[in-house]
Amino acid sequence: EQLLRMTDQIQDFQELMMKYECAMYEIKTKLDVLNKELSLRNNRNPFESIKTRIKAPISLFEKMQRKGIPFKVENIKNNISDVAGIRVICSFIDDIYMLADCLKDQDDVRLIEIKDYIENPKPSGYRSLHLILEVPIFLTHDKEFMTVEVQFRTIAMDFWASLEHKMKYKKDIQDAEMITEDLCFSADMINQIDRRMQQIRERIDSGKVKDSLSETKIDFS
Ligand code: 0O2
Repeated sequence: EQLLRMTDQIQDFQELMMKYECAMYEIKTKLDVLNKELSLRNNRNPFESIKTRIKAPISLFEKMQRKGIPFKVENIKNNISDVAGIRVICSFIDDIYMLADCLKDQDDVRLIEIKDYIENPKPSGYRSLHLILEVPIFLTHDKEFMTVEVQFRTIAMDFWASLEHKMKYKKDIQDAEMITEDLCFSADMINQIDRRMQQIRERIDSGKVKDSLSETKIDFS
């Protein structure tokens, strides 16, 4: 009987993960569509890359343990918002907000929460914009809303987060305190550079407008 119960639990878990995967690909498709449309219109990609992942069972287990929630299939949906995760890496900060606005305003998307760690970075220096969304998936007999977490960050923020993530999961680091301080300082510098790069792009873009105006003049003269 215990074996039967376990088999049922495994099947329920697999079914839940399948639903998260479907929702994740729905949101990814939406982002791919926006990327295609905007890159055709503006001649540049609003994002550089996109990564998807379903949280590994062991990470899920650890996160639930950290939160003091018993690891049961029925507890996952109500307590964990990042089982399905999408990471969107942009060149510029304004593209992050533009994409996030376009996505959250779509008819079939429900916005659950925005965590703006760009405006309000974490004490570690972590910056990203997180959207917790719900999207419906259509199965043979059901329609079910599933949660997906989308993390938007710049290339530089991603570079920082990967290094900091490594440090977080590595035990017995010498100078850990100094490294943490250094990371925090670097996060601020990255933020300044991100903003500077955007200003430069804006100056280049406004130059482009002038150029195309003068070209138009020549065409009509
Ligand atoms: P992993 O291994 O990347 O998946 P909540 O999800 O709201 O119940 P949580 O987890 O505190 O609570 O939410 P939060 O702070 O929005 O963080 C969710 C995810 O953002 C994390 O997932 C990380 O991916 C990333 N993140 C948040 N803070 C930091 C940070 O200081 N440094 C780095 N490198 N990443 C961060 P996980 O599950 O913690 O980890």
